[in-house]
Amino acid sequence: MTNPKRYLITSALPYANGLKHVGHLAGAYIPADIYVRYLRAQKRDVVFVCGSDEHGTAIPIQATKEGTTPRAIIDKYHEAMKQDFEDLSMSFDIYHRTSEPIHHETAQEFFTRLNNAGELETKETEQYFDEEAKTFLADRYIKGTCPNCGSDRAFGDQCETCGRTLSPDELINPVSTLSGKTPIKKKTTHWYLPLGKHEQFLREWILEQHKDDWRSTVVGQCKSWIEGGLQSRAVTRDLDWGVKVPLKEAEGKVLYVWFDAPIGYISATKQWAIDNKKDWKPYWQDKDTKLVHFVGKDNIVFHCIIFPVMLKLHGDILPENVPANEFLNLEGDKMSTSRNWKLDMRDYIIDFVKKENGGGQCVDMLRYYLTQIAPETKDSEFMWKGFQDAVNSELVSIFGNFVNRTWVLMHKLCGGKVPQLHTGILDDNDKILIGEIENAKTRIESLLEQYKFREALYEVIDLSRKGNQYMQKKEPWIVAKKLAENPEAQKSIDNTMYLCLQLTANLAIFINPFLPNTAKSMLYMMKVVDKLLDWENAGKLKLLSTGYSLREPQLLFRKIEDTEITEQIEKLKSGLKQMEEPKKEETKTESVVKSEIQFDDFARIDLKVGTIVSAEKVEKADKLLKLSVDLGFETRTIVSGIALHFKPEEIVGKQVTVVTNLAPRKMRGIESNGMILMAEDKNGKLQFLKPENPVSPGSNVS
Ligand code: B3M
Ligand code: ZN
Repeated sequence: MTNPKRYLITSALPYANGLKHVGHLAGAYIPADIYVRYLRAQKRDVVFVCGSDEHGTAIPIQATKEGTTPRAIIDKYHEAMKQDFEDLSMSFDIYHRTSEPIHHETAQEFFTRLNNAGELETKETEQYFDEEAKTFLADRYIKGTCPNCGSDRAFGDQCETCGRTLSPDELINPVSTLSGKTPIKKKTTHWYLPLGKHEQFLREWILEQHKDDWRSTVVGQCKSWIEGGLQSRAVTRDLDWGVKVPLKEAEGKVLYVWFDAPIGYISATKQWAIDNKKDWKPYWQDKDTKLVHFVGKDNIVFHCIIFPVMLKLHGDILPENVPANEFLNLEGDKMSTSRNWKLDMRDYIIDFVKKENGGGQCVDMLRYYLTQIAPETKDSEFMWKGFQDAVNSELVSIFGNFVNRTWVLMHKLCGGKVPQLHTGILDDNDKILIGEIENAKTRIESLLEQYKFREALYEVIDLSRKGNQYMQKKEPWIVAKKLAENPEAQKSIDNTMYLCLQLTANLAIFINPFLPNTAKSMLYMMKVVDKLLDWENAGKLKLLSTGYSLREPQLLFRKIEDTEITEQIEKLKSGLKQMEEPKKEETKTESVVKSEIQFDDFARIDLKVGTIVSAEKVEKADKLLKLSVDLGFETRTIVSGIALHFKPEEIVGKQVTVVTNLAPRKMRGIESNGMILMAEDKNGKLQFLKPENPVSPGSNVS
């Protein structure tokens, strides 16, 4: 599509069933944010929508795990994910949620229009039914062996291991995830989207029209889906959690989550339009709108086959591209929430971003590395050592170093002001650098337009590398030593520093879509307003005017220390051990004093008194109790390894001392927020540490 009038950009709506990890971030969020920031710099009309996907069986399953309600789960994780995305500079125009009434109405209208137009079929079929749980088993309620890869982590909608979209009937040896029992078959009626009727359209649209501009991995997956025969897809479920099917004969049924969730992009756009007094329709119905969906590879079929058929039948526009990423692995193994082998966004925010005042540079370090290793065409690896190398040997030593040297030398050799350019004495090195600055824009623009963010970012860093090489060749610090005998030489210094400053200004424009916090820091150093970052300024050589005084240099990035990396790897490994075997009993050796700490280390620990308001055993974990602890300002869920020492009923009402600012961690699928301090007597019996007399919950302990 040449020169669209407007853009509607979406990132996959994450399930509000838990914290999301950096694999999600790399897959569907950072690439979209880069693209949107680039479009905004070009002053395009762009709306960037995302939000929480709050239906589907994943939500009630998590609610059962955490001993709460689906509503409590979506409220908790919607807010948590929204905050995490904000903390990592994701710039959605709206982060909506599919539990909102406007979404239910939009999804129901969508279903009704397709159904009234005769585009859906109803069929009575036999579906798996759990006699003990008294419910039909769809999606995450049923699991078995994957017919495609043999993994036992295959569910009724998708295989967790190979990402293959499945239906319950395809599972080998299916069992209910609710009761663990083998299900029976039972008759039920559902509404189906007959994809087979649209095979010709899909072949022409994907395998002809988009065979060259869509990623080959995406076209490949669509091709095998089409060649495999387009089965009719059920768009309703026998569940009570979700968008009710708007038909009186469909009592007790809801829309299939993958029918309603993509419509969430439309309802989010509607809400955005209401909030901003705009008209949402052109963004979904005007053929001059460019619609792009950013997703992970496990969402390709829903965004390239099922949702486009729905959009076509509903009379809406179709996506112009779906640049899906492959999977990101971690330290040589698949990222896995269930095995606690992951780096949640929240973990990184707490361990890096929050620890630094103005943690923007740490946000950008993660954004940089996740873009540099983005799984754009094949799975890739997040390695902590790789993160350290990317920061230290590229961001610090190339990009940051060039900017810092430019600033230090400009202050030292040109009095802190932008010098004059003496065009009459430009030498070859000057002219080569001028060419590099003028040509970079076309190269970077073309890569961004093809969603090749890794390569585009490489071009930006490489431009700063060329700046370093230019400075090395010109050696203004050497020329400065001869000024006494040759004052004219100042003109050569002026030219060098002038061009380095203009290059720095261009680097701010180019880096801005990728590392927005770094661009902001550079604006501060240049003492200029955001307008400098307009894309139209890229390639220009008069962005900083002669005579203009600039602020003192500030380092854009710090180095990542070895200790930070080893700490993260140990944490990852201990998290895995924690899941595989709860903490081993301490051996009864004499307690030894741990290594010395500073007062500041202790001061970072937040201790409060809490009152246990409920206690229950954790299924299949004989050492763990799940406690609800009243801290005055909130009630926390804390999992504690004390089940062998106390009966749940005997500790309700007791006061305890709680470490309240410990990073949340999952134990047996339950998120534990904090730790209860215990003393162990000589017989190994545990006792609570508590105040002598009762105090109000939330009282500080210091
Ligand atoms: N929530 C699946 C996922 O989180 C689903 C995406 C919906 S996008 C409309 O991968
Ligand atoms: Zn599989």
